[in-house]
Amino acid sequence: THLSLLGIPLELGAGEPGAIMGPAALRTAGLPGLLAGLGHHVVDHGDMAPPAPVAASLPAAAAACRNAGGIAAWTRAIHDRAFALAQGGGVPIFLGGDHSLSMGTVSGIARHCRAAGRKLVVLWIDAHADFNTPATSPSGNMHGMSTAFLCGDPTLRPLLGDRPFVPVAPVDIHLLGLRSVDAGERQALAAHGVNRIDMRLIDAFGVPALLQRILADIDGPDTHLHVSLDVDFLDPSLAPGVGTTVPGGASDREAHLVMEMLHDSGLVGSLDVVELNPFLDERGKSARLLTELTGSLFGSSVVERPARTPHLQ
Ligand code: DIR
Ligand code: MN
Ligand code: MN
Ligand code: MN
Repeated sequence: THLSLLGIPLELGAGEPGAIMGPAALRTAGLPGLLAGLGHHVVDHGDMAPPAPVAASLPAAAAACRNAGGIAAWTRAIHDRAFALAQGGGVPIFLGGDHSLSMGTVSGIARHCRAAGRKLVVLWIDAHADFNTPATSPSGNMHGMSTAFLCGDPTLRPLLGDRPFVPVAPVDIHLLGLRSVDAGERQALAAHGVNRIDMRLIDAFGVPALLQRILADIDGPDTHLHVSLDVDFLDPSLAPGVGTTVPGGASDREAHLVMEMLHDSGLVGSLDVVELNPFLDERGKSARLLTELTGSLFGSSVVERPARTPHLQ
């Protein structure tokens, strides 16, 4: 597979600095070489440069969010790069950077999917729902608003400026790993019908049954699956390098199994790896685990296996 890496050193959406170093840490952990070693054709497009400021006319509530003007400029620039990379073929891998970058990546991918006549399904692997709006956000941090933006929240929509906006239907977003949801978010998620798999469900039923149910519903050739992986999905003992750790996260094997099943499905068309904050990490362990997980998503396995898991064919 042709893999296009793009570093997005963005931290304006997070509550504290450090995610700007995320792309460098993932490269230091060996991500490009690992993917190339799996037999993929890897092109590293380097890091995006900070975009020039834009004159964003945002609703007052959005303008009041932290760094809203900067996020608007980044969202448009990221959207343009994501759309172009997807149109060029191959699988884009976006290295963050905080989760507000997914407003740009997923909106660009959604535009590509519409152009290509394909359906988009988003798997959002995260302790959080990121479904806050400027009205519900307790923090004002825009990394907590990405999925609301993608579903077309009218207050956030102007972040994208004049770019064609292709909304993602709430029912086509699957949240996996939830264990910290704000009160306003919780109501809105239910009202919009966003699919929610919280840690309790993972405890009770395990990754295989839950993920299989999602994948089995996806109609292969006509669907592009975008995976957005937030470091805080993982338990903080395994991945301390993130500003918003929440206890009770996924184990090493649960996370690898998610990635291995996604690989076997053959459905993944693009990936975000976000929220890595190397300043908070312990000797690179979070960066290394994320690198290994990305390896599992692109075919790394302990022993030889049949090409695809039969029940997912
Ligand atoms: C919290 C934390 N729900 C907020 N959100 C995120 O500030 O909106 N942390 N995304 O990673
Ligand atoms: Mn595509
Ligand atoms: Mn997130
Ligand atoms: Mn999170």
